[in-house]
Amino acid sequence: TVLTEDDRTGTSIETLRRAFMDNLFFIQGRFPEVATKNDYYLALAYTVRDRLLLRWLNSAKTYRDQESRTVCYLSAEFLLGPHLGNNLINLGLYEAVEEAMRQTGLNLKELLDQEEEPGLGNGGLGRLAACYMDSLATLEIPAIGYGIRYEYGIFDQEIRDGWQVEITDKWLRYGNPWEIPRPELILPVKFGGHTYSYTDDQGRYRVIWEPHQVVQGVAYDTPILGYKVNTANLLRLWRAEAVESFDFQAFNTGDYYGAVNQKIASENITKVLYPNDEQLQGKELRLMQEYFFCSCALQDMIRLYKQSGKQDLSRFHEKFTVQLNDTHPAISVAELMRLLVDEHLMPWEQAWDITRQTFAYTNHTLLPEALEKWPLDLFGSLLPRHLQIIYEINRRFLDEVRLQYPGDNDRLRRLSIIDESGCRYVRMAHLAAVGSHAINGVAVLHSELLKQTVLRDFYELTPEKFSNKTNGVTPRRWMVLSNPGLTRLITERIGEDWVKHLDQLRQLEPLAADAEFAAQWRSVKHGNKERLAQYIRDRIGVTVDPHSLFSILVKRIHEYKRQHLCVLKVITLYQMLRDQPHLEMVPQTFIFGGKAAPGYYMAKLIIKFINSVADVINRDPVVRDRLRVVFLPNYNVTLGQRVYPAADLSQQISTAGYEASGTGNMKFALNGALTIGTLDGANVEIREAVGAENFFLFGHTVEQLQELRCNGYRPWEFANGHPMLKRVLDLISSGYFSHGDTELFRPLVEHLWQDDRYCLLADYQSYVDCYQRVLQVYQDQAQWAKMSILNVARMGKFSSDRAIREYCQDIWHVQPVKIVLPA
Ligand code: DL6
Repeated sequence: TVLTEDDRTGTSIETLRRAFMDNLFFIQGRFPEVATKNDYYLALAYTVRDRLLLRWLNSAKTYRDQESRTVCYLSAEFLLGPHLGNNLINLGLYEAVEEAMRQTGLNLKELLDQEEEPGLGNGGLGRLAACYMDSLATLEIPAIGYGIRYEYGIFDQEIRDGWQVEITDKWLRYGNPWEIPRPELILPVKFGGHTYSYTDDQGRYRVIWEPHQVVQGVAYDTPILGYKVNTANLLRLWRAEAVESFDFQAFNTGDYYGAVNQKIASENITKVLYPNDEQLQGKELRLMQEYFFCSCALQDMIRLYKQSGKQDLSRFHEKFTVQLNDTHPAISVAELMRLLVDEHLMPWEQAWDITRQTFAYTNHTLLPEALEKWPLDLFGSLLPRHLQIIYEINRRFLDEVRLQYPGDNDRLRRLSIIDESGCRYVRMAHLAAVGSHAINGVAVLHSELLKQTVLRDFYELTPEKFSNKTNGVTPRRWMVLSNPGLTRLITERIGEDWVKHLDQLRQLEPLAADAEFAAQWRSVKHGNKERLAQYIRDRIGVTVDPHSLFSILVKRIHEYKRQHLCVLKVITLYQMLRDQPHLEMVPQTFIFGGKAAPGYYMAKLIIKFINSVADVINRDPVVRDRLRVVFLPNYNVTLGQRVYPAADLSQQISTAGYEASGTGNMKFALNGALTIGTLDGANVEIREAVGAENFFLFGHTVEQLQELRCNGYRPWEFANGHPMLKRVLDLISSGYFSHGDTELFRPLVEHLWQDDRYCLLADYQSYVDCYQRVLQVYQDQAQWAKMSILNVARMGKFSSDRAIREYCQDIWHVQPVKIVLPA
């Protein structure tokens, strides 16, 4: 008998082709002669989505039937990247679909390029959430990601005259085939107004919150499939809209515009992602966003809990464990208390017990300007009931502290959730720390610094809550999808298990000495570099030589990440070539990319600086074939997928103590780039893993910087002490890179001379020296390839699967659940 495959679930090439044509016809309403590329992309996306839904519905049903303990990952950002390619990889259908498209006369790569990436995040923190969702599903852990469905994600960056220009990201313009709207799953969220209290007829003290405004959250669901498993978890994002009945009152009194304005105000809550990654803006709308999605998420969890027939919420923390991705969702602590105490009439002590057992908190930054705090007035006017709850949490908490440290008023002041040192604020990190049973940093160094600085008093109070969970990245998107050449080469030699068990890359170690393998390795890298060179030519019209050393620095633009230190180095090389036009030097291409927060003046000036230097250098015939500088506009996940596989050298040059972890550093090394870096964030652990001899280390350590500062850091002494550095700074000041304008880069240079908060000048010499070593090694291509292979072979630790396993074991105490598809 010939089995006919179901068109919605079958996976043979023939069935995929038929399903695709069917979708083009019946969903897109198109026949091939008139179909656009986007029609084809959508038809394919729906074909793939059907296969996802099969797994997703079975996962949901299994979790429900088995009442599975579930991880809820609360994050204001999920920086997913395009879905189609990743889903094909995880379904194991990439080749089959490629062939089905070929038979239809289409090119899969071109269709993949059609997808607008959902840019619902700024950078590291949002991308980490996406990697963790991938790993949770791959490890078959029941999980829900809760976040915000921003109508406009992170802005698109254009470069005009060297400056960043922000363009709204209309990612939903052509529809989003990956989400399923749930117009019936709506939850009310209150804002403003006042509270009153009374004693009910059973003698219970009760508080009622009369809001000024109610909006409703509508759920949008996206399945997140694991790699070659049947598990598909749920990413549930919330969109705000006006409650239906809302405009009636205003409408009846004839205030039509008032009513419409209220509607617009409600919908504004999820309109746009705040584009700051490490700077708090303190805007009311941002607090509304945070509360909005947390309230929706917690109400939804309670709804799911009750679906199993249980009415009493006393075991809520056994059903759900909730991870707070930084403090953006920290208001959840007060919201769960409110839901349990006010709405479900639970005694305070019991509610507090459940709350603390439910939450765990991850810190992602030590930068003071990024630590969230909200002025009490603003907070109280938006969330009056939550402010009362926070006062009560704080009162009880400080009572406990008093018992442990009698008379230590300084400590009480430092620990308090309310900052009373000047204007009064709610400190969100303190709320998260008090309301969680576990607190972690994202790299060993960062977790240590966390205990010594920002959360020191909390560590002294409850050391048992603290642990480290070094970040990781998913090898599915960051190798299999983005670097098929290297994936194939590795798999040919060691089989395919490494994709799920990244430690197995260690089997590559002996091959580092194998000349034939090394030649293949280099050829894969070269192919990747050729493709990036082609992209650069197409995108910005600059020709770069794929034989040159590709030295890449892509990440958000921030002074602590020190993109401008790299530019100082580039200018140093330029000077050397100008001084000695016949100097033999390894040809080098410096590639930069990254967005600046629109209100961050210095970061925007750094972008202009990079472009201005690039302009001069790329036009100078003296250096032309030896030095090139490129700024790639609109760095995002899609572009990252092109860039990481093509890098020879990964620049991880932040000031020691400032980069919490970094994850780009992991993506580069996993793709065979060598790292030049400081002892910061996860660089420390990468260096440990790959071996000090396979890592280019430079710069002051955290302790050395501390000492430098203690003794009074005088950057001008470094500048005056190094003739080349001084020449470089003077050249910039002279207007050489700004058409003679001596004012343009003055803020940048003056800041370095006088203050240099991030110690660029202190690290300059060490960076330049280290770079010389890089160039020396690069001249020995066999040696470079060997180091590259060893780097990859030893990157096993940096899989997000390892990180998620650690969270599961140490914090979440949750077990995998196998999903079996019906026969
Ligand atoms: O943990 C993910 C990522 C780290 O790798 C980066 O080092 C860190 O800078 C980043 N932090 C943020 C800060 N946002 N807030 N708050 O994005 O987190």
